[in-house]
Amino acid sequence: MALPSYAELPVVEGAPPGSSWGVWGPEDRLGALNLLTPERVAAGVRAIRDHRVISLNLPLSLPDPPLFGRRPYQHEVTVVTVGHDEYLSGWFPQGSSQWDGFRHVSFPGHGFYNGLPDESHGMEHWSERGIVGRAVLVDVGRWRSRAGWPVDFEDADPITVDDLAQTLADQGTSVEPGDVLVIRTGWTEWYRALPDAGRAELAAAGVYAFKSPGLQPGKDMAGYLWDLHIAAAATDSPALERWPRGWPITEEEARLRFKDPERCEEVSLHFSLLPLLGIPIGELWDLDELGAACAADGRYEFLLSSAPLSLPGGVGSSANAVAIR
Ligand code: UVW
Repeated sequence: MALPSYAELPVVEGAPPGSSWGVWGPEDRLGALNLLTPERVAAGVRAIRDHRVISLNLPLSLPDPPLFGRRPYQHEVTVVTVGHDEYLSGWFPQGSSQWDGFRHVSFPGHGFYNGLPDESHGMEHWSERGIVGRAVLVDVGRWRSRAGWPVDFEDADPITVDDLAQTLADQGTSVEPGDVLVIRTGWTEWYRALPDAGRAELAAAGVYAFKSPGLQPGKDMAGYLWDLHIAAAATDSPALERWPRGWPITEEEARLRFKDPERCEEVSLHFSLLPLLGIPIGELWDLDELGAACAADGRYEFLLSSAPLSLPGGVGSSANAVAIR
């Protein structure tokens, strides 16, 4: 299927500018995941050389304490006749390595992806499909370090379209339509090395004082990602995009900006990717072992396998992702 370019969007009347609504039909709940055809699974399988499986998931307990005002879960192990049972309470499925689903963000004046009611966008639809196909790692963190310009993990350091393009060129990696784009900044490596007090300080910053590097929001980035025709974008940083989104920003400023469609896209990639373009977002993925393996042999493509939770009405999911290379 030939996809429209970003400049050609939208393709149906009444859809918001810069949206892919209608591209995969009026009832579509999968967005760019539609690009994960059997051919893309076969392309992922062809990328496998040594059959090494690498987990892309942080322990569920990291970050500890959780970020953005989320709370730690309680894990109770109970005793039963033959051994143990267990339950989790107070778990935020988006507290650790995760997917943001289409219920996560609505666009002002237009609503959720494809104009569908938000309750029809549960994670069960992604779960039925599974997220499996060829993926490529873009190791911006490693490239910037080598270029003598390391990512600043203590600030909202922007990763630009140019950074992504230069890293891909430096790696000799080409992105194929339907690939999952996996972007490593090095954030999880930096976080692991933080002392408890530093981790507590990050968590205490809440939503508005927290800072981390990530993709530069705006139509340039949204258009670049759409025109690559990726199936999803995932990263090791806490919010995919730099945080705070738009700089500087307070709670009051955020409230005003997020009522204004033009400013929404200017300051937040979440608005461009989830409700408008239907591109799933992965965050807090553990990409350090994968990054080291790719750098060691110069192969940056792999088979990605992720099984989102079949949580009816789920807003997001733990990533449950592995790379096979
Ligand atoms: C933020 O962008 C705050 O993170 P999340 O998408 O997990 O809500």
